[in-house]
Amino acid sequence: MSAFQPLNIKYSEIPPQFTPYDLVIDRSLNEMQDVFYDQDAVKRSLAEQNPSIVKVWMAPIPYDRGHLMSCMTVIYPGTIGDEFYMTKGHFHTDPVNDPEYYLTIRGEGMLLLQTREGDTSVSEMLPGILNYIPPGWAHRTVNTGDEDFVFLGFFPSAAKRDYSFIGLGKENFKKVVVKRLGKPEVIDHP
Ligand code: S6P
Ligand code: ZN
Repeated sequence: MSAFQPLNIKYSEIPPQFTPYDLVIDRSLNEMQDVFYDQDAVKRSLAEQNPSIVKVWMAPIPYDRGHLMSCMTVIYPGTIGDEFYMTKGHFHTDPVNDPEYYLTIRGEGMLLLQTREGDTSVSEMLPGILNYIPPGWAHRTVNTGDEDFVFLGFFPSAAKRDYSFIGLGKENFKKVVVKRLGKPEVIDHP
């Protein structure tokens, strides 16, 4: 068996670009309706348009144990009601082997973390800060600024994502980030 060949990835934050990649995930509001707490605001927004919320590029790295994946995420600026645009958020299914790093390269955001036991943590995400997500913590990122929020992620390639706790009537993240008087505020899920 020949060794996997070294590879170099080029990325930029303005405009967000990441090459080479083998997967792009583009999520607009109609695919993420359930993640926002204000369902009336979701309906009002969708009646006007179906905005892009998040785009993710995954590097062409094998999804095998032993490899380290890199990816880039952009969260566009905006709110649904008063809740900032954000990712869905997920656990890595293996509770002990799959940590992740996030490195912000543009904009400003927040990282919501939560364990299966219900412990929560909120961290700032800014250029110059490297956020470590230990195994066992669900992670969601939020764009709290008024420009694109762009960050790189690094995690074991074999990690699988579990989104099953997100959605209407589900457990969800206990904290949400809303815009109050023009500023981000972390509140309990209403
Ligand atoms: C994967 C990593 C990121 C997210 C991306 C979108 O482990 O954490 O690539 O997939 O930021 O987040 P989500 O929760 O909507 O998939
Ligand atoms: Zn992850």
